[in-house]
Amino acid sequence: MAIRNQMATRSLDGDMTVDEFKEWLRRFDVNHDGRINREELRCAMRTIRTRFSGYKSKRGIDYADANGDGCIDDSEVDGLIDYAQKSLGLRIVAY
Ligand SMILES: [Ca+2]
Ligand SMILES: [Ca+2]
Repeated sequence: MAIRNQMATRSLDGDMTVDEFKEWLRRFDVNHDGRINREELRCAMRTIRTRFSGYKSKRGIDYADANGDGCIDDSEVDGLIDYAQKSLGLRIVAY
């Protein structure tokens, strides 16, 4: 059987829900300010074996950071989800 090997998402099997994604992301909020900064996002990406995690975390912040403070807060997570699906190959479902 030809099953495509999803290398980018190996440690996160199957689909994630939006809530699961948020919960997962929250684990990397090491300074507990409720927001994800570039360095925290980079750590998160490394756990899913994202290549070029430094570059991609910068891109992710740029993409999702609507108010330009350099961090992703709760209201901006949707943008990051969008980015994760487009650029990281994650599959995140609405519920
Ligand atoms: Ca933080
Ligand atoms: Ca922000």
